Amino acid sequence: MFSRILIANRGEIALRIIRACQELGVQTVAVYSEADKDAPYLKLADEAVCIGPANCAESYLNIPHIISTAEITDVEAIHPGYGFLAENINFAQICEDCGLTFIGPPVEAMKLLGDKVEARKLAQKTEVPIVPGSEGTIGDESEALKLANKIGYPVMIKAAAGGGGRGMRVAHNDMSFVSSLSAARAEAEAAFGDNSVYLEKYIVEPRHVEVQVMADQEGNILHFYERDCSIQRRHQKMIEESPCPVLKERTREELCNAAIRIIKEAKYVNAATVEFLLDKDKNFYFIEVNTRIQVEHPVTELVTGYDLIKWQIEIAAGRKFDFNQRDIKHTGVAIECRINAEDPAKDFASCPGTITRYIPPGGPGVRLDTHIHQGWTVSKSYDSMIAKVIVYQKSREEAITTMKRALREFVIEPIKTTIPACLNILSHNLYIKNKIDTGFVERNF
Ligand code: MV4
Repeated sequence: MFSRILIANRGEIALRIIRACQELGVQTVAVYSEADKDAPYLKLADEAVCIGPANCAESYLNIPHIISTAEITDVEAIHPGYGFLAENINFAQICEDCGLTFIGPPVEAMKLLGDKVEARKLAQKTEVPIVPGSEGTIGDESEALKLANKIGYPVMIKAAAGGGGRGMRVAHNDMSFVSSLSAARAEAEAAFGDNSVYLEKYIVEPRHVEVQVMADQEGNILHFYERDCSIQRRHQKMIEESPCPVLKERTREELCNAAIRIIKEAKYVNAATVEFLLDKDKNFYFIEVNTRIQVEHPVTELVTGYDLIKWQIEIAAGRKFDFNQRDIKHTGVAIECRINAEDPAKDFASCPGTITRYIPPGGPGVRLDTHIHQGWTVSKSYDSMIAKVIVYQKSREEAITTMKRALREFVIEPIKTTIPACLNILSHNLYIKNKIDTGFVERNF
């Protein structure tokens, strides 16, 4: 095991990683920006080093500052958390070049899966269902038009270098296709420096279901079942749950095994999330792989009983799984609500400011992952997510009841948060009856 690692992140995930390290007996080096200098979790780390001003580009995304901090503090590995540098191939390569273990996948697997067209080919090779679409990236406009007609409208134009909803366009006919194509190309060029795009049939009103996979360095690959993340708004997830409430056991098994086949073919190591769309008829289609630990990992931890962050660190240190797929059971239902400092009345505009009254939820079945407290100032420089409330119960009905109880207990004042929005969703008849899809929030709120 490592004796000391650096955590290249902030907020609740930095604290989550520190907690895992405490239990593993691994020393931690936390890095922070000037805006985060008073964060209490920094005191839980063995060392804390300021890496720059509030601005992300100069601190949490500043590779030279992070690498030199790692050198000075003599760590053996770096955990990137999620966001920031977690999926930055350049950063992972620099870690390797500096003799630091990147707690994540090998650079080659990041490259392969970061290219969404290559990922599609990989899925195809392993007989995992993909959305009908183009073979690879598409050529000129006339070729693209022919292809769009062959696939049949509506079609989706996606950036090869994209993912997570960035650089995507839907077209319903030739006319909108032509304008969407140039817009998508321009957007992809600006965002990723790569204008290649591919086409997929547009799946109408799908559910978003993703499989948690972990692979050790010996090539053992295990899945930890799925999460349903259909409750989202503008590609920002709001509520996630495990298991997916509409999957039959047969489909669940096929889905999870499909995810494992892709991860095996990619020669992947560490934590991965394999994303699928689930259509009205419960057919699933692979869409992409996220090569990081995700925000919503706690729901999987609660239903399976495994600590995924500890295993990320153990895997990176070379430990083999001491259990197998049959040992991994899922019991009960877990639901996570993301609490963002946003004002639903102002189109969810972020709502920074100082918290003067803070009362956290607790009691049976409630887990709270957060770094905030009374007196904490939410900075405008970072993502608006400030807490995650995760509940665990025997049934979905009970989990919803516990979540509503916990959210009503939760006081964060005077800043506006997504707590009321989550409560509205949890009380909605269609949510309760599982009659939702990825368009649910936009249609109903
Ligand atoms: C799609 C789709 C419909 N058809 N692909 C958005 C995020 C990215 N991971 C993939 N996304 C989608 N891809 C086809 N062929 C609909 C979405 C989509 C979506 C997916 C998951 C969660 C929320 C979403 C919201 C809007 C659209």
